[in-house]
Amino acid sequence: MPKLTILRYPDPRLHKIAAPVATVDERIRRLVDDMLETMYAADGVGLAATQVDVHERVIVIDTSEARDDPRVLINPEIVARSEEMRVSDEGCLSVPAIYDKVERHARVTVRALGRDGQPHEFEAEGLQAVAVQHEMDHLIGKVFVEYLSQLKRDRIKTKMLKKSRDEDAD
Ligand code: GNR
Ligand code: NI
Repeated sequence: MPKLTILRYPDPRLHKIAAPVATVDERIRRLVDDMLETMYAADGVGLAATQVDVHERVIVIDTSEARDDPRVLINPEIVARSEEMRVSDEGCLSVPAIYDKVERHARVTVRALGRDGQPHEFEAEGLQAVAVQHEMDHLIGKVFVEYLSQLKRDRIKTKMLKKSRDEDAD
C-alpha cells in the first residue's frame, strides 16, 4: 500500500493554493518518490501534491503506455500555449468514477525543475498536454469539475458524499 492517501472531492483541502518549492532537497525527493508510487498504484496518469495534502508545487506525470516514463515537474510554468483548443474526456483520482468533457489548450510548453533540481523545458500534446494542465490546476486549488455546470457539479458532490458515507458504513 502506498504511504500517501489521495483526498476526495469535495474535500476543502483540494482548494488550497500550493507554494513554490524553495529547494529540491531530500524531503522533496522523498515526496516525489512517494507520489510516483501512489500514482502508479492508483493507475493514474498524473498526481499533484495538493491531492495528497501537501501544498507545494510538485507534480508527477506518466502518460506512457508502458508506464515507464515518469516526469517530475517542480515549480512548473506554462511558457507557451497553442491557440488551438481541444475537448477531451477527463477524470480525476480525487473524483473517482466521474468523467466529463473539458476544453484545454491542445499543446503547451512547460518549464519546470526535475527531481535533480535542474530546470528543463518540453512541449506536451495529446494526453500529456491535458495532464499537465489538469495537474497545474490542482496546484491552484482547482478541480476539473469546476469547468462543468453548477448542476453537474452539485450532482457530483452529492454522489461523492453518499459514496464516502457508504464506504464508512462498510
Ligand atoms: O489518471 C488520470 N487520468 C486523467 C484522464 C484524463 C484527463 C486527466 C487525467 S488526470 C488523472 C489523475 C489525476 O487526477 N491527476 O490529478
Ligand atoms: Ni486530478
